[in-house]
Amino acid sequence: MSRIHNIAVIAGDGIGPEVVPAAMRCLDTVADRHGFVLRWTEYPWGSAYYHENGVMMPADAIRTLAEHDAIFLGAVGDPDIPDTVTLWGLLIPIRRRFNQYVNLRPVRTLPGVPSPVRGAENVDLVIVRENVEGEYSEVGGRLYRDQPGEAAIQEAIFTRVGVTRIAEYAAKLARQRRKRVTSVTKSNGIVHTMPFWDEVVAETLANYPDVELEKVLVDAMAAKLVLQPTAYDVIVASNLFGDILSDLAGAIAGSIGVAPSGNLNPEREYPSMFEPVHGSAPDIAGQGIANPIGQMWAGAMMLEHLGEEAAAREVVEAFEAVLASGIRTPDLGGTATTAEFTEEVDARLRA
Ligand code: GGG
Repeated sequence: MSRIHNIAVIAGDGIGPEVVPAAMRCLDTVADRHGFVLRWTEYPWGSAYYHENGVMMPADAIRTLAEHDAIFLGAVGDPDIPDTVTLWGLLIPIRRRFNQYVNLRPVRTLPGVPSPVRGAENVDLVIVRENVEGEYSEVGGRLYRDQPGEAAIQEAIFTRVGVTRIAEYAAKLARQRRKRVTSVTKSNGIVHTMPFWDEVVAETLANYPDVELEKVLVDAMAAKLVLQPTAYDVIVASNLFGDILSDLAGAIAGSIGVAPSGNLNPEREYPSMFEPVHGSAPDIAGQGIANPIGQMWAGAMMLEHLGEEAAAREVVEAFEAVLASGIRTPDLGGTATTAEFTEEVDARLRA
């Protein structure tokens, strides 16, 4: 009897429907070889659904997704819909309702993918982004609309539980790596939430005396990441800082098109969600040239989460081997289409 993993698929918008099937094909191949089945159920949610129904996903979407072992997401974002609607109508509710409080974003130099930054040849770091609170909050409002005194207020929310558990996750991860956590802060300028973040992170890391903790201001961190990206191991950051730094780190490693992410509910009470870091890229959507690596790598993270570690490793090794052979999509300076690159990865997995 094969092991069966029930996966909800939301290809979403833009290049999502191009890279998601590419990754699914390779994941099915590896599943077959390893004697398990990925039972995909596709949900047509996202911006097209919004244009028809006025919502990004139906009212019972969370209940529907809860019946799966994991969620495989492509991209959300549409030039004709405000980004607040696409994010708060789909991505953020899923992260929150399933308590996916860790957004794990590995960044690593891949074979044959040159960094645009000199000296950044062997980047290997992980960004642990707090994923359900912080600066991404609905608390606030707009005042005195269309009047000269118009104003906007946006509150950030940091809880002791929230900061402790993300710091703990980072410390445990660092123990499996180079035992170093860099905590990103802005406690010189942001006088309530960030000193609280620093305090709780330091208290939590005190329980991990074998893990070195350093604290870096986010502005300095941006510069240090560009100048010396190989110096970092595990970076723990708030929702906003983690989001920004992971795009930067992905670009330093060669292309944001290769960066994966896992929205994890570590306690496994709810399904976790796996997606590339990149968005819907409407500028290249429909051209068949999107880089499927971010989606494939996110798929490998999903397999690892499902306990299929050997299969996960094979997926990563396969796209690394294809890159090493010189085949690349245009974002990496190559000429391969999404389909051609996928064909090569799939052939390696079958060999
Ligand atoms: N791959 C998912 C996606 O489309 N992300 C776009 C985005 O804007 N994400 C913001 C976030 O991760 O908070």
